[in-house]
Amino acid sequence: MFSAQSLVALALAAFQASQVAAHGGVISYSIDGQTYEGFKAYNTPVGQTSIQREWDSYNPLTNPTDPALPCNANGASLGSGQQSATVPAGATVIAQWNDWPHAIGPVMVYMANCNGPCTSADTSSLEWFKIDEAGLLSGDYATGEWAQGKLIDDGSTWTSTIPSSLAPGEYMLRHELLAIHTSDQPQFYPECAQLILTGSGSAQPSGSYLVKFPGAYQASDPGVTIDVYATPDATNYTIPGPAVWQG
Ligand SMILES: *[C@@H]1O[C@H](CO)[C@@H](O)[C@H](O)[C@H]1NC(C)=O
Ligand SMILES: [Cu+2]
Repeated sequence: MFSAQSLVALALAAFQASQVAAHGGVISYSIDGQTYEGFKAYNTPVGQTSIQREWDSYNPLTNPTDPALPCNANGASLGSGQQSATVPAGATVIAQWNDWPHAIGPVMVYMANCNGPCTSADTSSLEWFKIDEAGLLSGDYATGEWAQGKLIDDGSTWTSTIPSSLAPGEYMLRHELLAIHTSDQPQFYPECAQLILTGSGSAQPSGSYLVKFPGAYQASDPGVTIDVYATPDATNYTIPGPAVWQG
């Protein structure tokens, strides 16, 4: 027989399981072969150590002007638990999501120079540049392969390369999935991690590549406002945000 207390505990566990069953976020990184565990969403930040900034749930942000757009809600530094990964320019970054459920939409990866320690950076004032993007890879809206479908096929991972000419310094790294499988609103899923970049490069993106979050996207952007079910045979998709900076 169940006590009232254990029934409450069971109900709570079921609620938490249903909360984390849908949607998602980056749960770990592999950079040049070294694994870095992400922040554990749904848990208190107290006592956590990670290169990732805090983010609290698998739920999407649905407004391109949401103040949490830089690094998700709440995006805070972990303070004494906040770490940064020291990696060379040109490093390969593999981001690992939970069991990502949505196959329609682009993948975008950004960086921003913290101009000092990322641990104390206010992410809303950072100037971001895109280092990687992929949208509709082949076929049409309804039956084609989207970047997020490829991400699922690759075990919920996405592989990018940090431009090898990028100048050393402290950088925020931002992975973002824009899920567009619902016709009523876009779903943004950003997470950030801190890097200390080494190398002998000296390149920095010029102003035309730099954006702020929020600010980089408008609700009216074709890639944001899109209803893929309205024109299922269409084959064009414009990824929102700035052009990719190649270094
Ligand atoms: C696809 O192309 C049409 C016609 O040029 C354009 O109106 C629309 O905005 C494009 N859609 C996307 C998502 O880029
Ligand atoms: Cu979802």
